[in-house]
Amino acid sequence: MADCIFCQIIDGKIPSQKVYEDADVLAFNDIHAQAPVHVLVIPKKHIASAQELGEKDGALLGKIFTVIKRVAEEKGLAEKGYRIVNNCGEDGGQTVHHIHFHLLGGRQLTWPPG
Ligand code: D5M
Repeated sequence: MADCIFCQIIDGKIPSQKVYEDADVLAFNDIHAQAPVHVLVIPKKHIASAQELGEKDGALLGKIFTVIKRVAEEKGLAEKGYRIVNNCGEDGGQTVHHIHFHLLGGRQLTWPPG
């Protein structure tokens, strides 16, 4: 999608600090980090939100979560833990309408979120 900033990051039109990339999935540092580690993991296929997911996306979601685990291990988060966040829609606080999973860690995270 031409007007999607994450599609533009995938296409290299907007710079990013990539931490992982394969044919289907990209992971890069969040520009507004909320924790010592704050990585966004996204599918290269444009899916607007979790609300758009279907059974056909099961394998892709499996890949995404495998990448999250891999990045968490590479960033040294596996032992103490981390949080995976997906904001969906307006009330969920989603601001970029290309599905993404926040991987947050490196400090004690609080609950509930705001
Ligand atoms: O999260 C959207 C997230 O996307 C938010 O944490 C900032 C991040 N963001 C926005 N633009 C960029 C670029 N250009 N690089 C890296 N990170 C970016 P949401 O769940 O939609 O609120």
